[in-house]
Amino acid sequence: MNVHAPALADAHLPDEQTSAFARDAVDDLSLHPKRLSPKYFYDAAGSELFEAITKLPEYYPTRTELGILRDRGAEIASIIPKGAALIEFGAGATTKVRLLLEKSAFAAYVPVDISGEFLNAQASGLRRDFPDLAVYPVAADFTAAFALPTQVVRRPKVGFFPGSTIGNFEPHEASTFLRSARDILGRGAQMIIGADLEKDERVLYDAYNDAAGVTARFNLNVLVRINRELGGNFDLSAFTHRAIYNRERHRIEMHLISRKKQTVRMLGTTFSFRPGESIHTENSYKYSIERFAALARDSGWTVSESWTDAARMFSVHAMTAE
Ligand code: AVI
Repeated sequence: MNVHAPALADAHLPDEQTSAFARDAVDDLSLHPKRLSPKYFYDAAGSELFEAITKLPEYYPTRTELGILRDRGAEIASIIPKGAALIEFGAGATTKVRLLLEKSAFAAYVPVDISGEFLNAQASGLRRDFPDLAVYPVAADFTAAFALPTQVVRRPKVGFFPGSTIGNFEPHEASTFLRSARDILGRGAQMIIGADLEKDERVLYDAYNDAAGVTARFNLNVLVRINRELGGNFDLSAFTHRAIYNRERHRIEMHLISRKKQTVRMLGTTFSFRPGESIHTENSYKYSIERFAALARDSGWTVSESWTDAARMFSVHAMTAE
């Protein structure tokens, strides 16, 4: 998920009215149990760490989804209406969208991301490599309502939400997002969406506890951001990464665990930690094909096709807006 919070101009005098990060961090660390939103992982360093995660031997989702998009490209292309506009919710590396653009007859591509700078870099590369494709970047928070560029309003629309980012939403948030996407794209639109599947718990555990410690650095990066952008004084060596699979709730949970009794100051507020106390930083929900179809149905979409890899590690669904 590329949701980039604005860096505060002055770490010591932040404008709490305008800083969502400051407000969320203070509110969420005041809760019991403490938490921080995963959207704050993704500053420049966090985005680089996530890119590194996608290349780890233990982290199967990215390469497995790419394999499905590659192997099933012709089938996916067969359900795309001619002259359609492809609307991507969140704009990450362009590797996945390029697979769709190479195989299907899209006339236009609309990447939507909160970071305009990131979008423009991505758009110029695609314009160069797909000269017949009209590219209309939209700088917006894709989890909320936004207007499509007028140039694509009359075209058939196909949403694209890869990466299993849907799994980082709570189930009610996932439903809200899918409803909002349906409202934006309109009745009859299609959506291609990736969702990670439930599987052997050891495989899941290893994917979020890699031997090289990259996921641990990614998790701890949110404290690095608080220190730099909000004037916090977290001692990084006093927190440890923990990722566990919660079977009842079908999710990997990431936590930062306090190694000792300690206090941390941020924005004039003191937060106390007990030894072993957690900051819950991320959930990554794992779906079955059936539970994903039910989520889609309850959110105004009908799944028409579901593709998986041979080992049933990951799923890509095509669905239609009702
Ligand atoms: C972005 N998202 C789908 C990743 C996931 O697997 O939930 C984020 C991530 N967290 C730890 N490793 C990767």
